[in-house]
Amino acid sequence: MSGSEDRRLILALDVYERERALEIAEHTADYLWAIKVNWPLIIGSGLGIITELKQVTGLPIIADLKLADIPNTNRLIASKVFEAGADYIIAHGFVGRDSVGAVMELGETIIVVEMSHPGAKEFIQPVTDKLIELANELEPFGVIAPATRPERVSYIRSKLKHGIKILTPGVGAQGGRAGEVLKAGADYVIVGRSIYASENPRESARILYEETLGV
Ligand code: NUP
Repeated sequence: MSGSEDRRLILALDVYERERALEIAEHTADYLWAIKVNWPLIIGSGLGIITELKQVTGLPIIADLKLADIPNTNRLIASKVFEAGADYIIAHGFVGRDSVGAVMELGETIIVVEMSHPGAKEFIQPVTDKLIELANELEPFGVIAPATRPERVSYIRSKLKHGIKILTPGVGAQGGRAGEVLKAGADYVIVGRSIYASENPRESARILYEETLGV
């Protein structure tokens, strides 16, 4: 097993229950670069789960809030979430540079430039180029791009400034494949159901981790 800096797998921990979340996190941590928490877990267990997951695993925590509000509200939300121990917050870019900037002033930010579900083709994909321009201008830690469309990840990689990471949800349950999207230029794969809803989350994480090696 490599050091955590070589790992490229992010667990999307979309369960409600605190105990289940902590158990899955502990069992899979060896194979992860980071843990991503989203609204289901925050609603089910409270914001303190971020602090606890960090303490238990020692891994970076990504808060996938997809913030999409006016700058003041983004700031009010982000400051509490960073305070709880989140290392990164995911924000939508389509609300404008002032809204994203309000989050970036407080901590490391990841901007959505294209989503992984079919509906992303309706409104988000048509503005992906502009969202890439926004990312190139603001230079966040990273961007979200779809593992379900590796060709789009290649495209986004070709337009994105060197150094900005590409994080790709959509592996497994949504049909994307880890090896393929990493070859297309992703830095990290984000996997939820294929790990947390499997019979043996540790083994599922191990298999995915192996798939990310040597790509
Ligand atoms: O475009 C996106 N697609 C996506 O699935 C942006 C996201 N943040 N996500 C999130 O990644 C989604 O909300 C979930 O938390 C995770 C994917 O989970 P799964 O499909 O692997 O279960």
